[in-house]
Amino acid sequence: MSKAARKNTAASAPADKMQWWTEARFGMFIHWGLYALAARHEWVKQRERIPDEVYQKYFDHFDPDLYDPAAWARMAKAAGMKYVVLTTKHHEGFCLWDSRYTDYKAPNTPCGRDLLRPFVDAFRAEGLRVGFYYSLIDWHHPEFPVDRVHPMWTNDEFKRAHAGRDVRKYADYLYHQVEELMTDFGTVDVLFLDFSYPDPQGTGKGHEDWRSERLLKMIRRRQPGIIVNDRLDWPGFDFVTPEQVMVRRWPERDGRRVPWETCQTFSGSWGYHRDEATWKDERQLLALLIDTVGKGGNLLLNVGPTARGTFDARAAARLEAMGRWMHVNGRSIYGCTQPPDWVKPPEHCRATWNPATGRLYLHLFDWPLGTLYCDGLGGRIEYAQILSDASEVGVRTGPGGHWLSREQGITDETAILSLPVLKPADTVPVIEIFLKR
Ligand code: JFZ
Repeated sequence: MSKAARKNTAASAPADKMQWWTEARFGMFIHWGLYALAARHEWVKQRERIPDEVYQKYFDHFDPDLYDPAAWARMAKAAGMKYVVLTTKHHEGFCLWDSRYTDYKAPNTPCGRDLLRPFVDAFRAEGLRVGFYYSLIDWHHPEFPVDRVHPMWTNDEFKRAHAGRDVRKYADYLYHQVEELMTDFGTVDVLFLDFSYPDPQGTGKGHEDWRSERLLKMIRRRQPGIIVNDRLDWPGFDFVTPEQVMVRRWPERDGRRVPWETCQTFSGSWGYHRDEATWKDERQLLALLIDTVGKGGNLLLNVGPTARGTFDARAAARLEAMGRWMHVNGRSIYGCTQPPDWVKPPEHCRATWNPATGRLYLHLFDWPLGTLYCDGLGGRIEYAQILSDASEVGVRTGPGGHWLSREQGITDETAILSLPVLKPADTVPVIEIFLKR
């Protein structure tokens, strides 16, 4: 993260603009482009140093005949996701929409059509908010100066032949393309620009290259309500984006908690990867979601559709599983955030809290035998139930008469919940606690 970005005061964004996003908590990322044909990571062109002439075969064969964005939107909604962010252009430079500023776009492939408008319409029709990812990096554009993230970075001959590239011309291209995206598709709820890597050696790129200030002004003028991420190397963003990590605590800038969203993959690739096997299981994915919300953040979970235009079975199965859980337990996610500090979640528990309803949610990653001791909650509980079936959970407070209690650290601050021996069927059971007001 650059200096300019670190100085940001994301907290100054108008609260009402962020409200839908903060309540949503769970969104779908979609990485889709020509790399789906290679099916071995969206950085394949750079990783394998593939020249344009060779990469062209993916453009010539891009024909997603099964593309059905309405089906994607239904799957996202069924999973419990409230918004979507699609790669309109990734680093490879290929555009899913019918841009006036390039021929390197879906309508000119065997696909023969704009893919973005039907996407926007389909997700809106399902009631989801729509966001665009746009890559600042471009491995296809003839004026993008060859730097250390470029596929031809190690090719001296190529670098000599292309030494005259002018980043100002590229900045104009990117400005016009983003302007198109901000103008031609109605309301755009989120913009995810990716990414900056300024460095003093001059082998990186940052706000001076992108002309970030000018770009951001235009974005806000065209889309006053839009929520923009923090990868422009420039202040004035709305949320920060810790990627592929589970944060230890709510991220801060200048000592203040800021809106944050972590983007994560199901497996070890963003683009469709046929042979990659490190797929997270349902429980890990739920832990990621619950942990994120319990620290005040959003989860943007990625699907990399195939080149036929489908979600593969591994992604579909995980979305379904999360949807089953969300259907009954979504109340512990939507509108929830980090609980007040006096809540000390018991062992193997993660807590979320809904400040509007005053309800606390304990997610039990290990089902204890009969009793759950909750320090900090003694005398504060009005009522408790298992969320998935609304069955009452008995609550007592304090040490009572038992001779072991004092020795076991049970005090008046301790609430004692009586749980059934049998673990509920949910992958991660949730106790819903109505706190006294
Ligand atoms: C990027 C892309 O390169 C990647 O292909 C994918 O699109 C992902 C969502 O974003 O990679 C990044 C960008 C920024 C950081 C890490 C990976 N970062 O700031 O740590």
